[in-house]
Amino acid sequence: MPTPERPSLIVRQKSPQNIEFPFASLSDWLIPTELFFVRNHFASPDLDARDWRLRVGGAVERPIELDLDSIKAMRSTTFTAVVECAGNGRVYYEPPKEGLQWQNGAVGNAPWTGVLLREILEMAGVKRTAREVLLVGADSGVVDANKKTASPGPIAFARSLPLEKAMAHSTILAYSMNEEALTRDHGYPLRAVVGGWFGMAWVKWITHITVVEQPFLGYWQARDYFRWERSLGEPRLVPLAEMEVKAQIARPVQGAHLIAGQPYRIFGAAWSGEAVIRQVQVCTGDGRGWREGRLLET
Ligand SMILES: Nc1nc2c(c(=O)[nH]1)N[C@H]1C(S)=C(S)[C@@H](COP(=O)(O)O)O[C@H]1N2
Ligand SMILES: [Mo]
Repeated sequence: MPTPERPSLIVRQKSPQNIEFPFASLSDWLIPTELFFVRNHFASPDLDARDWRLRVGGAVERPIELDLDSIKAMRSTTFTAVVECAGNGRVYYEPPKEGLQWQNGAVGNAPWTGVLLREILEMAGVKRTAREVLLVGADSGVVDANKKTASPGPIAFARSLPLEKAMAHSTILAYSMNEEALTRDHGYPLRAVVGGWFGMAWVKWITHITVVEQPFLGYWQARDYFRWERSLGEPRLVPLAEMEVKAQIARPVQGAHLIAGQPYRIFGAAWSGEAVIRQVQVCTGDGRGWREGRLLET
């Protein structure tokens, strides 16, 4: 038997580095860190845990400052969660859409370990007037310099979570991924893991947490990663949140030739936002019509 080729990452952009998992090589439900996609809006900051601090302020009773050791000394929580970039699959749009032309590998699944964001917020004491929790990363830069949507000079990567999601058991500040220390590309020393939500909420390299009393309308909330929703007749801007239900076929790849009459095992993955996937159905076609089949989960 020929030895299977070692899958290699697909570089979508060199600087800042954006790399895609080769989805056709999917072989397990967990993705090893070396193959995990990386989505960066700016260069990844090279942080040193010795002088890194997490500062929690805003609408809290007691602003706090924590170092990595004291966060690691807190009660830890581990769970496995899928992170999918909201731009995953963008290359398939017709007509084409502006942005990184991801195929279907801007998604990954891994076990994450950290502390509940809730416990950190409770240490600081969230005021009753609080509405959202803003997470700010250490990376920054100028966005879309020549466009009408340009950022007002350099900005950090910052996203807010509604208080309810910030307090949920599916939201942690993680220092470990795949049972190893978080790597620089994935947010060392501390990143948000927001189970069920698209990747833009999973702020990496967190340095500041600010509890806010008004909805935050920053760049990554209102100029990117939003959709229009019509309510009360008028379209209004809604920041992206939960992932959509999705199933992707890894093999056969698009355009592959299969031998008629020979069984073929279709391989792929499915995930969703806040709910569980129970069953995946595939339809097969022979050019004349579609046949429905049922795929059992393994
Ligand atoms: N600080 C910071 N956090 C960030 C980003 C970023 O550019 N800067 N990108 C976000 C986006 S859009 C995604 S999809 C995920 C990707 O996480 P990963 O690079 O660990 O796969 O990180 C999110 N967190
Ligand atoms: Mo993303």
